[in-house]
This record gives sequence, structure tokens and C-alpha cells, in this order.
Amino acid sequence: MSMETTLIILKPDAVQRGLMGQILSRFESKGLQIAGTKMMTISQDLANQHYSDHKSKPFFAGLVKFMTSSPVLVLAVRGVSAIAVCRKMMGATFGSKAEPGTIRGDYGISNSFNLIHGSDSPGAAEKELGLFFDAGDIQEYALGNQDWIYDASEDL
Ligand code: 3AN
Repeated sequence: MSMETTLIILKPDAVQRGLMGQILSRFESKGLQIAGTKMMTISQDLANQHYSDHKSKPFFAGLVKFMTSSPVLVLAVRGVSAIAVCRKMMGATFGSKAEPGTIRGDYGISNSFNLIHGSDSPGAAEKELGLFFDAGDIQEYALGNQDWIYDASEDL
């Protein structure tokens, strides 16, 4: 197990529907550390770079239009195995299929307006954190309650 930092985006539908606080709160309650936040409107160019793996997909144009349509909240979230933990908390890609108890399963039913993005691998996290945050935007700090979140003899 290793300490990881992952990129999370609360998408335009999460911001517009007033779900930022509830979703952010889930990560904090889990014991994950919020290491960076940025509210922004994603440019066409940034959306193209972020979703470059999906360029040939039929949904690409719609996805870019959606992601650039209104502000998002970008987060750097840190914790042991944070990439997999956050993906599990997000749930399946489509809101209609996502399990209750997950973010997509509890807050959404749309397949394209699916509330949240999370990096899916260490390589993707590194690339995406670099795309959305400038050097110095991500904080290094100790959580005061870390010894109660993790069993230092086993988890860290
Ligand atoms: P995830 O976000 O669960 O990792 P990916 O990486 O397969 O999903 O897809 C990236 C984004 O593309 C999804 N978050 C979703 O917004 C969109 N997307 C994926 N598949 C479809 C689809 N069939 N129709 C519309 N949008 C899609």
C-alpha cells in the first residue's frame, strides 16, 4: 500500500446541482486528505488534452462540450491507495448502472452527466495533476488526526 495523490473533478452537473459539498464531504469522511482545490472553467484545449484517450470515441465531442459548459471544482485527493479508493467511491461510469452507496449511484441517473472524474491509474494521476494544477498548488501537510485514520503499524 502506498500514499497516492489523485485528480478528482466535480463536473459541471455536480456544481450546478449544488452537490460539491456533499461529494467533498464523502472524501473527507473516508479519511482522505484534500491536498488541492481549484474552481475553474475548463478550456477547449485543456478538455482535449485531458480526454485525449477518447478522441476517436463517438461521445468525445459531447463530452468536451459538457466539460467546458460551466465551472468545475478540481481536487487533489491524497491517501493510501487513493486512486483505487476514489474510483470505488465514484462507482460505475453510468449513473443508471452505478451501485447505490457510490457517488454516481446515489446522486445521478444520467449516463453522460455523471458528476465526477477520477484518475484511473498512477500514470493518469500524474499526467492529470500536472494538467490542472501548477507547481505549488498542491499542499504537503500532515493531518492532525492521521494516527487515528491509519494504523501506522500496518497501513503506512
Ligand atoms: P470513467 O470516468 O468512469 O473512468 P471513462 O474513462 O470510460 O469513464 O470515460 C470518460 C468519460 O467519458 C466518462 N466519465 C463519461 O463522462 C464519458 N463517457 C464514457 N462513455 C460514454 C458513453 N458511452 N456515452 C457518453 N459519455 C461517455
